[in-house]
Amino acid sequence: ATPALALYKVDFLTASIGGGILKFGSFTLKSGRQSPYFFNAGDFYRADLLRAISTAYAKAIIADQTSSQPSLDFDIVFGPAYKGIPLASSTEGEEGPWGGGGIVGAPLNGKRVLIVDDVVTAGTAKREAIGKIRDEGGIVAGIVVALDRMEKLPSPDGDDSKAMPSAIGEIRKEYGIPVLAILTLDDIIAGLKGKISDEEIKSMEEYRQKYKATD
Ligand code: OMP
Repeated sequence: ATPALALYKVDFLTASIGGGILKFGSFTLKSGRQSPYFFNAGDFYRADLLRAISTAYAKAIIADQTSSQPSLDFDIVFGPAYKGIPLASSTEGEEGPWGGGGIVGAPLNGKRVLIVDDVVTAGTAKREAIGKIRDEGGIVAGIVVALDRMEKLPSPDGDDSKAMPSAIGEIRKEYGIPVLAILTLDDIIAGLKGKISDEEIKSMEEYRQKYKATD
């Protein structure tokens, strides 16, 4: 049987749907893929929703740090512009100051930086953030995202039917850093069975099948 989702994940999923952050329909992604669902962290503008997402990030970080094998060791939290900025600053405020007591906007030079951001699909946005932090002399300590869409990297020849490794897996390997997600597509599908229409679940499952990574 599939293990039950942690309570903070269920709370976050409920808040995301209630707040209209997680939507179902037909959406064109940055990668050009046509998705039956979309998670828009830019819609976390209401105080209660911002609170819900910052609590969930904080709980994901705490779950890591209190586990038998903690993977995150960082001084400050960094949110890539623009959507990441309020996410990082509210996460700091939630349970922080973390580690050395980070301030959003503080110099990154010589600091171990934890990236807090919204969604990973093909991983492009996160690579850009890693590049920026390194340019400023920071050491990227890890990434925490709200949603891992569990998608494969785009094939260099544009053929989406080819088997490809996962975007998150490649970031982990290439940079040697931990990448944590509050929710994955598997969590969303498991958590929503019986709560949204069978048709919506079916199109999410078909999408997962089409774009799922080899690892
Ligand atoms: P990648 O750079 O391909 O990993 O895509 C991640 C970015 O796509 C996010 O930072 C968002 O700007 C956007 N996005 C979402 O916000 N929510 C989604 O559900 C899907 C995407 C997307 O376009 O893939």
